[in-house]
Formats: sequence, structure tokens, C-alpha cells
Amino acid sequence: MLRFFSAGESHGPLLTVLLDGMPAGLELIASRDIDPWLKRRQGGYGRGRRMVIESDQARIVAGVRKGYTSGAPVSLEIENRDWRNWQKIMSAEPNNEPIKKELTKARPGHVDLAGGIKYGHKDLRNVLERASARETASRVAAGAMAYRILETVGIKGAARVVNFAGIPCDSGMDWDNLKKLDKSPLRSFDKKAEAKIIEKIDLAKKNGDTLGGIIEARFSNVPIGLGSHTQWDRKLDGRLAQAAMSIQAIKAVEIGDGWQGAVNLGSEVHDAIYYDDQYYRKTNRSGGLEGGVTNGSELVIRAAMKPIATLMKPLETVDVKTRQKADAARERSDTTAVPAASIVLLMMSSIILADALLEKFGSDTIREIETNLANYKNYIKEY
Ligand code: EPS
Repeated sequence: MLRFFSAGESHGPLLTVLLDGMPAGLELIASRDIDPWLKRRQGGYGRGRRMVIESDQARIVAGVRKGYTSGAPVSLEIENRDWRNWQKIMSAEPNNEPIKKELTKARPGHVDLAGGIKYGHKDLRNVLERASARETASRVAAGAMAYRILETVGIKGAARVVNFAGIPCDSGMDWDNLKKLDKSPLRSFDKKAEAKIIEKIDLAKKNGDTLGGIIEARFSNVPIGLGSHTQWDRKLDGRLAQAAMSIQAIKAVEIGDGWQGAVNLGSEVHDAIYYDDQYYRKTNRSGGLEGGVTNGSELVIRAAMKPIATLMKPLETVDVKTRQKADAARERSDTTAVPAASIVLLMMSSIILADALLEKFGSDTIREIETNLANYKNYIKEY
């Protein structure tokens, strides 16, 4: 079972990641396999000044020796460079510093108020420091390690943006040119939509507002039979949806045609089955999942990200110390982080998919997984 935990505040010294259940014998080199994903997460048009300060790198401190996993839990750290500026404010030791950066004007859309009430804080910084999207760097580091498992057995993944603040930017999937996504400031293949979207982001920034969008994680060459229809909590669509919904600012998730399936006729929604030496489909409206089990088609997960809740032109709120009407707190933030969120979605989905893969093909060594998968593929040929 692949499980991960993380700890760390947005302006604390570092983020800590622990990934338990990594098979042994997997080649894993942080600078090659993890850091490029961390860099992708930092990118995208519309990001704020924090991303100028940070240059995220993973330092593996356990579970890997001479470039290979040992089967022990893998643990790593990502330094917060910004910590330099927050040492006294975020110190774990008591000190006599006056309280700076206290946050009492709860921001609507963030967990500030509910979290403050729940955990008994009037300085809402105690809530926001952990709720911050900085935590997604931990998810990406864990996901990048899970993605190594997928990659090793030939599964490929891609993350892109398909709609930015109401402007469609889905010109179709292009597996042969994934580098274009890294080069695009919006993580989109759709060059035509780019200028219009950038204009919209600039305008939102000027107006002290923020923007959301629709992101996609997609996997090709996924074996048939991951997940199970036999019990509710083993269905892979459910497990993927939980992982996606847990990402900061995500408000909806769909697999394949998703919401559109509620509108179309059954004959327009389901994918007819054919056989020619192997089973195949001409369409993939199901997004690669039927009954919570992968069916061999590309796995397509989409999620809706709401606009970031920190507004430079703030909404009305209440100061939790005075209970007086106030403008919501302003913190350094992004105008939008939709491209970055697509990376987080891909990496979270990778953890779930890798977990399902280990469940089916063994989990002690990567060799065992490869052998079992090869045998299974032979079995499918005869089915
Ligand atoms: C982020 C880190 C945060 C924000 C942003 C994304 O850092 P800071 O608060 O120091 O600027 O830039 O987070 C949010 C917008 C949010 O609402 O939490 C990151 O590492 O992605």
C-alpha cells in the first residue's frame, strides 16, 4: 500500500514528505525524477512573488541508496527559502518578538474562519500556514516518486489546462509534443487562445481579482483491471476523485465526459466494444474507467479550480478579534495558479494509480511488478 504524509508550514523552515510502500529496486534520483516536477509546479502565468523567491528542490533523506529505493519508507525535505524572512514569526520556540503578520480578518473562500473556530485560534495565521497551497509542493514530490513506478512499466502522464476562466483552450491532446506544455505559460497546446487568456489574467491582476479554470490529468498505456467494482472504496474513480478534491481550491471533478454525460443520450455516452486481435474502442467517453476499473483506454481526470481566495481588492468580512466589519486580509498571493494545479492533479493521480498498480502486480520489488505485468498481458491476449 502506497501512503504518503506531509508536514510543514508555508513559511516554516521546510516541507517534509514521507512516502511509505515504495517497492525496492526502483531507480530514483531526486534531481532527475523529482525536481523537474517541482519546477513545473512553480511555473505558469499569473503567479505571485513567492515563486521568484523559491527554487524547489527535493533532498532525499531516507529509503534510497546509491540511486535505488531499498523498500524502506522514502523521506525527503523541500526547503522554504522564504523562511529567512519569517524565522522569528514562525519560530517553534517561544520568543519575545511582538506578534507580526497576525491575520484576524478572515478571508472568504479560505478555511481561515472555520479553521480558527475549530482549532481555537484568533491569529488565523495558525490555520493558513498549513492550508496554503505551498503544501502542494509536498504532494508533487510524493507524486513524482509514484510516477517513477508508472513510468518504469510504460505508463505515460500529462497535465494541461483545458479552460481558463471560461475561455476554452483545448485544441486536443498531443502526446508527441509534451514539451510544448512545459514551454506554454498556460500549460496548454492551444496557442490561439493564449493571448486572450493572458489579457484576462492581466486585467484580473489590475483589478485585484483572481481566476480559476479547468485542469486535466491524463495517462496512456494503463493496464486493464486496476481498481475493483467489488467494493465501494476500491473503485478507482472514487479514489481518484478523493485525491483530486483534496487539492486546494478544487471544487469539482469529472472522469471522461463527466458532467456532459448527464445531458447526452446513453448511445452518445457509452463506448461500443470491438475485437480485432484485441479488444478496443473507437471512442473514450468513459475516460478509461467503467465500474471503477480501468478498461485500457486513456485515463482522463478533469477538475475545476475556483479562483484563489486571497483578493487584493478584498470582499467584506469580520475581524475575529473585534467582531467588527472589515475588508478581508490581503496576503502575497497569485492572480491564478491553474497551470500549477494541473501538475498537482497529475501527481496526486499518479499516487492513486501507482497504489492500484502495486495492489494488482505486487509491491515488494519493481522486478516482481514488471514480471507479473508481463504475464498478465499474455493472459489478456488469450482472453
Ligand atoms: C504557493 C505559496 C504561497 C502563495 C500561493 C502558492 O506562498 P505565499 O503565501 O508566501 O505567497 O504564493 O498560495 C496561495 C495562493 C494560497 O492561497 O495558499 C505555492 O507554493 O504554490
